[in-house]
Parts: sequence; structure tokens; C-alpha cells
Amino acid sequence: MNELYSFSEAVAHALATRAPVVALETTLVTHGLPHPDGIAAALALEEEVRQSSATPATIGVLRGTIRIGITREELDELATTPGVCKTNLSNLAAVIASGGLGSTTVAATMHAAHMNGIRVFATGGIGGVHRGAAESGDVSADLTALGRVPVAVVCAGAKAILDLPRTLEMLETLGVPVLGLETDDFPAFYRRASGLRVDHRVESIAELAAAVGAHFRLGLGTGVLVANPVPAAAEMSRDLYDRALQAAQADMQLHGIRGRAVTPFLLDRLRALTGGESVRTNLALLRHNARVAAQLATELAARAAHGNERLTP
Ligand code: PSU
Ligand code: MN
Repeated sequence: MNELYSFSEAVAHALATRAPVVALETTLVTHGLPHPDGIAAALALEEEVRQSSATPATIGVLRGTIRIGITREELDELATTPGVCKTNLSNLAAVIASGGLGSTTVAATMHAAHMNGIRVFATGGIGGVHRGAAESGDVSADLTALGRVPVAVVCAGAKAILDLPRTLEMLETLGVPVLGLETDDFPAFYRRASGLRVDHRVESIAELAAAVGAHFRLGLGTGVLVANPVPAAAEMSRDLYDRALQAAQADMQLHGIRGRAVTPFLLDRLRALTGGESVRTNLALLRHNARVAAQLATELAARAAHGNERLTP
């Protein structure tokens, strides 16, 4: 039987020396972006993390093992093999047992990161409560994981394909603080603001690290959401955003898309409807999140090393 986890040399070394590490997911590669944009995004995120003096740990399932720090070859394999399974908390075990290939969602990546001592994770946008969830019951396992796994997730909010007010309500119910980095407004992924408020605004990485550190020391056992709006230069125009969102939603109903296929379908429709602008915005916000996550991981590691901040109760 395989070991459940295996590590790249760089990640193993960083973890052993308590150097800052940032977890990265792979569902955005296999299901979130069209090929080869997914590969380009994954490499760009790793580069951003390295440039901010932290170690990237891109996570995926290969041959029955959760790889923490996949190689370039493994990234290509995940991105180019048809039918790679999108894994969340409910199907992760089955994909491992089958020995096949799996990309990890926010939920699965958070779990793998936490089990291996990684505190900070960068992604684009989290899953949440879908519109029409009252009928479909479709609520992302990302929320389950945030309510159960003490990892800080840096994101540009949740995609507006979701029901954002209900997503925020659920985060509050689960005990997940939503910290806005230089914003009072919960970001809407392609747009900087949703009109909904975050729990608490922080002005700097130092303030962010203090709040995240305090949350972990409380021992609540839940995650933290760091809301980092897309840079203004890459924000999608309001008009395009509204039109594309409506049309994508209508297409989804027309095609009767359900379950795990919903998020990838909507992302692909948005790409087509915006002439690729959604992908450009997605790449810009991903890079920004990777940078902030690396800075946060660095600050948390420095605080722990100086003994003035434990990360556990
Ligand atoms: N948001 C994006 N791109 C993505 C995803 C979210 O902008 O690719 C992926 C993430 O991996 C997230 C998952 O965890 O979609 C959520 O899927 P679902 O709604 O089926 O839980
Ligand atoms: Mn779902």
C-alpha cells in the first residue's frame, strides 16, 4: 500500500525547518481554467510564492498518494489527462484507493495542508452556497472544510455565480472569520466589491497575521478566510460582469447541469461569454492571492520563531 502523503524535496525541507509554506490547489488547473491556461496559472502561482521567499506546495493526487509539492511532469499529467477526478472531502478516499489521478479542490487541499502542518493556502475563489440551493441543496464542501480545518485561505472572495449573502451567512454559522485585506467589502472574484461586508478589515500583512494568529490560538478549529480583492487594473467591468453572469446562469438551467459539474460549467461559459476576459481577471487575482499568502506565511513563521506567537492553543 502507498503512503498517504508524499513530499517534494523543497516542501519536505521547508516543513522540517519551519520555513513558510503556501499550499496551492489543482482543481483550478483541471477544471477551473482551459488548457493550457491552467498549467500557466499553476506555474505563475508557484513563482509568485517563491519570489516572496516562501515555498509553494501544489497539491494533487497521483497513483494513490496525495503529493504535497507536485513536479512539473505531474502538473502536466494532471492538466492533460482526460477525466481527472475533481476531489473534495467526499470522494478523496475513493480516488486514492483507485490509484488514479485527482485534482484537489479548496476543501481537499485544506485538509491535506492541515494534516501536514501547512497553515496558509492561496486560491482564486472558494466554493459556497449555490443560487437556488433551496431546491438543489448544492452547497460546496469548501464551506464544510472551512468550518472544520484550521487553515487560512487567501482568496478574492467567492464567485458571484454563487449566492453570496447566503455564503457569508454560512461562514458566520460555521465560525469562520472573514478578514478583508484593505477592504470593508466582501470581494466578488471578478469584481472588487459585492456590496456585502467582511467581519473585520485589516490594513497590512502584520495586522492580518496578528488576527490569523489569534484565531488559531483560540483553538476553535475552524479556518479563516482572507478576502483579497482583485487588483483594480484587472477588475472586470460591471456591465460585462452582469451580462455574462446572467447568460451563464441561464445556460446552466437550459443544460440541466448539476453537482460537481456546476462550477466548471459556469466558469467555462463565463470565459466564452467574456471573450476570455474572465480568464485574464482570474490569473491576475490568483497571482495577487499567492503573493499575499506568501507574505502571510512568512509573517506567521517569523512570529512563531520569535516565540511571541504560538500557532496552537
Ligand atoms: N473558483 C474558481 N476556480 C475554480 C474553483 C473555484 O475560480 O477552479 C474550484 C475550486 O477548486 C473550488 C471548487 O474548491 O471549484 C468548488 O467546487 P464546488 O462548487 O463543486 O464545491
Ligand atoms: Mn457542489
